[in-house]
Amino acid sequence: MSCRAVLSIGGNQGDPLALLRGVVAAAAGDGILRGFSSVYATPPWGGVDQDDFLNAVLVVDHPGSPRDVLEWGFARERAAGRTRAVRWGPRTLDVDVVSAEEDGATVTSGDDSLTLPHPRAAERAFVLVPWMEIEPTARLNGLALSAHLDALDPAEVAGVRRTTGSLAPEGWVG
Ligand code: PH2
Ligand code: MG
Ligand code: MG
Repeated sequence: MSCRAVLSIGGNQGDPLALLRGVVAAAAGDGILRGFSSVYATPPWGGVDQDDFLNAVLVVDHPGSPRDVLEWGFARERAAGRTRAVRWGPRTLDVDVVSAEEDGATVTSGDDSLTLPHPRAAERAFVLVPWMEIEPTARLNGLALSAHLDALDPAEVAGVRRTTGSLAPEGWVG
């Protein structure tokens, strides 16, 4: 079994840019990296008062299942010294599986430990904006990403600011 997965990565503790770069470098090193977005500075979503995040989206082609991708992401979080404290609170690194395809078909899963597509992706400009940058024709829950963005508060969408930071691994030729 193999799958293509869209991952949302983000953090606001430590050196978030270095930690996001570490995820992309690990994906390149493991031979699963297909693409990645720019780095965005984003206001905290979810009501916890905290520093802005850096967020990005990457696409991987993984030889295993979506659950294997989830485990791969957890390993990256552990490598970043991630501890799970406050829900939607500050963190060094969060790696979320947003959406996955097997044999070109969207995977849906209602499992509590891996819900696909990610149940809150459609509400999060910090996921939709970077995803749209690299997969402008992608769909989520049957709707174009642009349609989801149109449904959000324009101020929230405008709050997602593209930075000049790059996640490109050494020697990456895209
Ligand atoms: N992650 C959260 C909670 N809130 N806000 C932004 N801007 N970016 C995130 O990655 C984020 C968040 C918990 O997963
Ligand atoms: Mg998350
Ligand atoms: Mg997470």
